Amino acid sequence: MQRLSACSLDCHGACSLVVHLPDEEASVHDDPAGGVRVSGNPDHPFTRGVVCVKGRALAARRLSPDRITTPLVRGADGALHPATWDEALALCASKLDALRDTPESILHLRGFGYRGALAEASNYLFNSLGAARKRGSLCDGAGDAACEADFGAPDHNDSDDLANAAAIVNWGKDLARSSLHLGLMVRDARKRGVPVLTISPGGDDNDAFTDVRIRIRPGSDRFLAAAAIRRLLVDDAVPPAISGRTRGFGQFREMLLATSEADLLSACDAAPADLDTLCRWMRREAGNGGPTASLLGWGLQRYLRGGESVRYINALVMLSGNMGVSGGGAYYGISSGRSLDLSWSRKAGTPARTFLLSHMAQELTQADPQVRFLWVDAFNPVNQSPDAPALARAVEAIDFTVVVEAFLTDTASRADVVLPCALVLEREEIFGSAYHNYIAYAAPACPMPGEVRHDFDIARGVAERLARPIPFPDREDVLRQALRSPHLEVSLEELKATGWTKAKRPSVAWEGLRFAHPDELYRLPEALHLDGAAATVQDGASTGDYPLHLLTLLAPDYVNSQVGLPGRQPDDGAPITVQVAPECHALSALDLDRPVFVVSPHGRMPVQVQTRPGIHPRTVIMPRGGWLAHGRSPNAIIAPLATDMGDGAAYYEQRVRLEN
Ligand SMILES: Nc1nc2c(c(=O)[nH]1)N[C@H]1C(S)=C(S)[C@@H](COP(=O)(O)OP(=O)(O)OC[C@H]3O[C@@H](n4cnc5c(=O)[nH]c(N)nc54)[C@H](O)[C@@H]3O)O[C@H]1N2
Ligand SMILES: Nc1nc2c(c(=O)[nH]1)N[C@H]1C(S)=C(S)[C@@H](COP(=O)(O)OP(=O)(O)OC[C@H]3O[C@@H](n4cnc5c(=O)[nH]c(N)nc54)[C@H](O)[C@@H]3O)O[C@H]1N2
Ligand code: SF4
Ligand SMILES: [Mo]
Repeated sequence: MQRLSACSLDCHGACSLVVHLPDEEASVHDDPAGGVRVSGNPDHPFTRGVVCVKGRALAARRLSPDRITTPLVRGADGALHPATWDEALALCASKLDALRDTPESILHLRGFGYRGALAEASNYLFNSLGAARKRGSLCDGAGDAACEADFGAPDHNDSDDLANAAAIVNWGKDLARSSLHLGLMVRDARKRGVPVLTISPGGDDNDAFTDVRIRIRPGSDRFLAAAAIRRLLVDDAVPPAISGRTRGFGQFREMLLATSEADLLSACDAAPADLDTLCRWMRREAGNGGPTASLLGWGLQRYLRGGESVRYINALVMLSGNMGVSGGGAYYGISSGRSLDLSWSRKAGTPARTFLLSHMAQELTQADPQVRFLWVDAFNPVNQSPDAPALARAVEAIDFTVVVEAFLTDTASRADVVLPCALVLEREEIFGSAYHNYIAYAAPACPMPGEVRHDFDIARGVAERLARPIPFPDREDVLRQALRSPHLEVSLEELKATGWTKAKRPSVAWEGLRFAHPDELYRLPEALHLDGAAATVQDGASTGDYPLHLLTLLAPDYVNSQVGLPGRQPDDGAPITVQVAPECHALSALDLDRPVFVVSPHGRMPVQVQTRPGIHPRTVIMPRGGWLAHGRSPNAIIAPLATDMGDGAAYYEQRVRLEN
């Protein structure tokens, strides 16, 4: 038997899945996936039947022996013990009752471990209570804010329109690891002769999707983009039809002409020939006069000036005539919920106060009044936030912490109550993608193991046990309401039958160069900051002591801290492997036969060092996702630094050194 479902992991694929169920459960006892197989839905236009290793592993992952299948409550002995749902939910409700009049002492932290219409249930519960919530983003905040500043709202051309590009510039999107299906589109484009230029500090797996590469210094994209814009200005190549659609063009022009090309190029470690290449791509020479599409990865905005980098790339796309046209555009991202009506949770109430995500440990320690109750769901902040050890201590210091989880993560292991949630393939949901306009329906194809419950029912279970219960809407109504969006024309029944639908959105964003600002004009950046290229100081230590950028790139078989292949998370104490360029000067002072450490002002981690050509010499590449409990989370040595815009986390700004 087959059922249609969808993958709601934190990945913009949002793949439609075909779940192949075994005919007889009894015959598949020895199979770690219980006889269930997952494949891609060939009818889905974006994912085209292709599903990644993590998607294929979903069936086995849900049956992992590490899965939490009953509520856990911390006992007087300090350990977590199995409890009944009644006990666990009543305990949570009584703690909330005691704080009902001081909602500022209740903090709700929700991540993107899973998203969708029903996933809003915990937001609904805690908004109804007026509790405190998070501010900013660990993910895409700086770039989002940059797009909002430039366009008035984030948007990009439809994913299908990429097929009309005559040339492509990829600013650091990892097409092999993070963006499988986008990678397939780029591969097809190359087969048709569309040339692809990749710009990054290296260490990614983009070689198979690249014709020409520019290797730049980490965090310096804005200088390369500015240099390309400067050439357009020097050549008077921005027609009034474009400059007239921007605000502040004259001032912007003056500012850039006052810089020197040589300074800009040295700030990003690019050669004049690299700039020639980028100009060829953006001025439509590489694509024989056809438009150039620009892909913006999210890695390039995980820096102190990450927002500014996105703004300069957008400005280059705009001023070179590639904005608002089919085959062109700047693809950064969209809100995954924008074509659904998810307002039921937001309308429930406003938060008493907010806590900055990138600085959560400090925010919790300094909070006045203190946080007395913390609820975390679909989130592993103790692992994924900067300065993870400090956050671990701050969480431990809170009177009462509840974590809704499927595994005993670095966060869940510090909870007073762990509530076991259903996972992908087990729970019903409707959700969108942060890249394409398809909406997915995930059917509950497999039974929930043990006493596991849907997140929606968990939040409702607490709400109805409060002394003053909070009424919950019906599940079905929430799903139907989600589809009552001006961008959708589909009934719940139709969506269930097909597994996906496409939201109605213009194929070209910003057609006619009319933007979402009230005056419909584009906004050019007001400044170009040279700091960040020069030495900066962190924790009183100069970058001379810590000369290398630590780039914590994602791993193909993990989604963030979630292990794709069950059992692959090594906890044998073996050091994590990092990569540096063969010409990295730190190598000369290292004895690779002795233990090597990556050292930041925040701590040190044992590592194994590998060399890999093509990486910027001032860079160490470390995979992210390892667990603190196994000594493998890079966030143990990463400082909390906020990006210039959007309250993002500047993980890649972290400087380190290598030593024995
Ligand atoms: N397999 C897998 N897929 C995932 C995830 C996962 O954990 N595993 N996570 C998902 C999530 S939450 C996200 S946010 C996305 C992120 O996916 P991506 O947008 O690909 O972003 P990152 O992995 O953060 O960034 C890595 C890329 O940025 C490049 N880069 C780093 N610094 C710079 C720079 O200064 N300039 C330029 N031009 N490039 C730079 C690196 O070379 C690398 O190619 O992936 C999603 N998909
Ligand atoms: N060093 C470093 N750290 C980073 C980054 C970086 O570039 N460098 N990038 C950051 C990025 S892009 C992101 S998006 C964040 C991600 O940070 P998180 O949102 O914390 O990501 P995950 O590690 O995937 O944690 C999600 C958790 O949700 C759980 N989960 C899965 N399904 C469900 C469900 O249905 N219900 C519930 N309740 N839980 C579920 C999973 O088991 C998992 O533990 O991390 C950031 N951390
Ligand atoms: S993690 Fe894999 S299966 Fe899931 S949405 Fe992303 S590409 Fe698709
Ligand atoms: Mo992310």
